[in-house]
Amino acid sequence: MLHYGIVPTIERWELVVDGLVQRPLRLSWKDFLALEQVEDRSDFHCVTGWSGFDLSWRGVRLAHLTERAGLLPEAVAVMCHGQDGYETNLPLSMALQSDVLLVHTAEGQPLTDEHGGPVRVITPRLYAWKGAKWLCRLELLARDRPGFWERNGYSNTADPWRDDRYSS
Ligand SMILES: Nc1nc2c(c(=O)[nH]1)N[C@H]1C(S)=C(S)[C@@H](COP(=O)(O)O)O[C@H]1N2
Ligand SMILES: [Mo]
Repeated sequence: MLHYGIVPTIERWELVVDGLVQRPLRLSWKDFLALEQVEDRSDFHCVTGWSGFDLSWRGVRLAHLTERAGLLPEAVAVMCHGQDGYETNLPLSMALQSDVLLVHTAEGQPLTDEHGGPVRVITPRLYAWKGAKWLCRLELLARDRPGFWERNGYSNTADPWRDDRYSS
């Protein structure tokens, strides 16, 4: 686990979807909960070796948001921004998988502040640093750009099944 800075509140929560989209979105908490909600069970992998297996999640597919915003053909990656200034990048080939969710509920409980509430991203096929906590912005990019850990020695692809932790 790693994070710093202040933990945001639901009252001030807002999600922006911008960059290479046809219709930039700015969603309130109410708007977000009015979107199609999905439930999923998936694993959670930490780079330090810890893995939480088979957690139940509830939230919105990242792909659902990019559909609503309308991807421009030039978009190839998405930068996920946390309110603490954290950022982590995902190529669209990963980001648009149906198990990549913006979750607000884990194991039937609202996501705790510590774990990124009100809303974080989960990327079950990748290490947990690819899942931005306190999500506030999805920025669609024309070129993949490294996020915080990707600039600081972690691998850009982050596949736990290949033990792909560090950039070479
Ligand atoms: N906004 C934000 N998201 C973040 C981080 C962070 O520092 N800030 N740390 C990442 C890292 S390195 C990990 S391992 C996971 C930890 O998630 P957890 O605190 O729920 O275990 O969150 C990721 N998402
Ligand atoms: Mo981490």
